[in-house]
Amino acid sequence: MVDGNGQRRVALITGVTGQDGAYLAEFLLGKGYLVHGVKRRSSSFNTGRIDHLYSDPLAGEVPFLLHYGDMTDSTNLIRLVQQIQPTEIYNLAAQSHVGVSFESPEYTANADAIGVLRMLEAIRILGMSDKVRFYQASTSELFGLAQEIPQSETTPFYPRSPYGVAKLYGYWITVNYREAYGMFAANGILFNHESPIRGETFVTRKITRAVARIEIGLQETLFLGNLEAKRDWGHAKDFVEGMWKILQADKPGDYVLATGECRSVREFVEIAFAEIGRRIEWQGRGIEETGIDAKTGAVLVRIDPVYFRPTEVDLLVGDASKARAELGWQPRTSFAQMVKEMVASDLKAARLERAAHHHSLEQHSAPAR
Ligand code: NDP
Ligand code: GDR
Repeated sequence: MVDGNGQRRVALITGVTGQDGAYLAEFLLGKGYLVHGVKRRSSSFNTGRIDHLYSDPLAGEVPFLLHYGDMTDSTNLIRLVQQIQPTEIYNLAAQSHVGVSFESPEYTANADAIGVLRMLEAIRILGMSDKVRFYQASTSELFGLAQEIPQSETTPFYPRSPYGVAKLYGYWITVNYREAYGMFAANGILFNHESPIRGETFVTRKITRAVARIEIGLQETLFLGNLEAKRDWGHAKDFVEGMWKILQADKPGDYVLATGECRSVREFVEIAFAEIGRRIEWQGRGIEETGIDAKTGAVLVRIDPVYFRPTEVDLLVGDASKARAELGWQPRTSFAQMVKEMVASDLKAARLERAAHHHSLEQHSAPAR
């Protein structure tokens, strides 16, 4: 894809190894962008979500390139922006787990708050303020203890976790650089979005993975925290298209992306188990509550207090009218379709895991020759 001056569009994505980074890279490659992604050094492979996007450099042009980097290292970010000369930057990198942010609050602030500043400063220091469009991955967690239902761009913020507070800084520093330096800097305030490649410790994926593993006989019980929390869950694939649309607008702005529907964790559990034909009956109260298989009486769900958060966000449901009116964005995937897709994908993975397990047992029990 080329811009108005016939220049090829070049995107830089931080957090490219995460759920959204992977879908966004695929989406932008499909639009003809040259895509550069930032990955962290890790002691084990961390590119599983994007390996399929990689093409052989020997076969010709390479539209997708990876670079090592970290949001806590400004020298690295300045060098990358200078080298790559992106026309669009999507800042998706973050310690994105709300529960973990209570355990690692300082690191979360460093990566999720100051990291945004580092990237904006890299753009400014390099004199690229009028050459690059910047997208910040803001979140419905900014609304936290929600002051209105549903939440829109005008709802006051009240974050409820070190993650939410760090993202609040990221939101406002993006607005400030837009106003102070005339940058095309925009926030997407995205409500929860999920997929088969959602991180395994977020509640939706944790549930669909457990449903599949229980069905295949690899696990007996799913341990969860607060079943009453309500979220507006959409599909990540639809939401990355919204990120792109936010950067194609005539003017930079801040946009809520959401489905407008909301369900509790308890409902998600019931709907996901229904995919494998199991009906849950709830028994007991509070941390003694269990989810029982209506047919067999097996305990499928138990509460584990370790998953409760010191301060919880009870109810999030978004109003994306502004994005619909100004960007023509709306989600395509229904909630039911998304759950179905996630359970089906996790069933496939669980079957492979069982087959690999049987294979290794056979190897071990084979008589020595
Ligand atoms: P993931 O947790 O799946 O991905 C986060 C990405 O950031 C990974 O690539 C991770 O690398 C990388 N990362 C983490 N810390 C650093 C760091 N210090 N330096 C460089 N990279 C780092 O998140 P999602 O894809 O779900 O979310 C993308 C962004 O959108 C995040 O900023 C998140 O906070 C935000 N968001 C997400 C929503 C959702 O529902 N998914 C909703 C609203 C906002 P590695 O793979 O090595 O861990
Ligand atoms: P969230 O997502 O905090 O909304 O942040 P998560 O899936 O972690 O939690 C959703 C709700 O489920 C409750 N819950 C549990 N959560 C987890 N992770 N594990 C459990 O066992 C469990 N049991 C109950 C939680 O308490 C919570 O109320 C996600 C992230 O992607 C953020 O980066 C993003 O900004 C927001 O969505 C929008």
